[in-house]
Amino acid sequence: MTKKILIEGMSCGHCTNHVKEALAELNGVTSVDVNLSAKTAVLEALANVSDEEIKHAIDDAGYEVVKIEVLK
Ligand SMILES: [Cu+2]
Repeated sequence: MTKKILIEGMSCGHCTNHVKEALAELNGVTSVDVNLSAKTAVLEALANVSDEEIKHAIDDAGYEVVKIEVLK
């Protein structure tokens, strides 16, 4: 499963690391790629990670999910 997440609130490399760590902790996640200028994170996981889990993790890290798109 691959999901692309549009995130509001990231302003530097510290923020992208913070988001990356928060998403990497979710169950089954195998890779997370965060792009600061595009304001996106691409998350790959073995099993489905729900949109709610993703929103919760990013919310807890202090950022805001604008949109979640399923890539495959
Ligand atoms: Cu920052």
